[in-house]
Amino acid sequence: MMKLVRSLATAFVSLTIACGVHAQAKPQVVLLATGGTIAGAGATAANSATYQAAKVPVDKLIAGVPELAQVAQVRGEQVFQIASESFTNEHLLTLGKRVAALVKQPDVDGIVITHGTDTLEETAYFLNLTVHTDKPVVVVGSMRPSTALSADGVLNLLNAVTVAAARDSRAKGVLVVMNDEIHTGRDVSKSINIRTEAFKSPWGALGMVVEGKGYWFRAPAKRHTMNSEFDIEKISALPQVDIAYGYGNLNDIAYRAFAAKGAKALIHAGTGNGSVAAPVVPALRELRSQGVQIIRSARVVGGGFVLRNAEQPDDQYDWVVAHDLNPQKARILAMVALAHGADSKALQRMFLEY
Ligand code: DAS
Repeated sequence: MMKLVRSLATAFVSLTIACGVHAQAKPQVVLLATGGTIAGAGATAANSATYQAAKVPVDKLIAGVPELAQVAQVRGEQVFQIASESFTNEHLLTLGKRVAALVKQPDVDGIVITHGTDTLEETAYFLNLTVHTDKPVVVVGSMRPSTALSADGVLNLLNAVTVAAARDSRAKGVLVVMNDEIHTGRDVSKSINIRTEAFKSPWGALGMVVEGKGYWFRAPAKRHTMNSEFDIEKISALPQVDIAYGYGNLNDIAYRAFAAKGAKALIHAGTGNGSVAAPVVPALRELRSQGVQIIRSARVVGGGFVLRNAEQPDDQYDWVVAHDLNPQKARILAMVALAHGADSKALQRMFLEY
């Protein structure tokens, strides 16, 4: 009898230790919910593109994927509940400061941010530039609402938590996980407006997530997070930076109007290699002389870059080229750089380094 009691006690202790160790071994991931389609709801399962974004609260997002519990201990915070096209600079700062505070906590191993897909790439790049951490920060969205047939959000969320919980995701900068792929927040952009494979990086994804495991094939080449000179905790406000599109028959109305309303930099989304139509050059030179930074990006995106002094004499005009950054990414870097007091020379260095 005593022998049986002893063996039961031994079994109980080892089970407790195993559970204890197993429970302790689970990484702790904080899910910051901001809204978007991943929290969207449509009228019927057939509505994959017609629905209301930002409806499902964070606790329901977590409850909707019970498999998360096998990957990490996940706790949620509802930071916002909005469609991401409505993000403001204040939303970026609030979210960034919350991430910066959480990654300092020893009981946080990784962060997942659920986000609308429309400006997800901007938020991801902003955090990549300004949050000093080597813990994984993963931004995720979905192209279909949770109520739709073949909804993509649940697997995207599981994959995002998997990446955020994995040690080999550390020190890779802010990541975007969508459609089984892992992208750097710097390069990725929403390139298709209604397909699940919407997110593309011109220089390729960093890796993939397949059946609960991340597979890495390359690492980011540009400065980010721990190696960034920018710090979210030193930014109290972001300056106004606007984007004007280049096209045939172009005039300077938009550029002058943005500057008149306080823009501190203008991103020119130029044709070709950031070309500037002749009728617009005098206005941009005049605005530069008034202190507005002029940054040449291109409406042609994906796999190339705007070359300094090629289409325009940037040295002579004291203009900046956005290198390979598309206009919306260029705006994010310009805002962060100006918030840190960058002049045109520093701006050009930053556009080559980040
Ligand atoms: N309106 C889109 C947004 O919130 C919905 C989405 O695709 O997430 O970004």
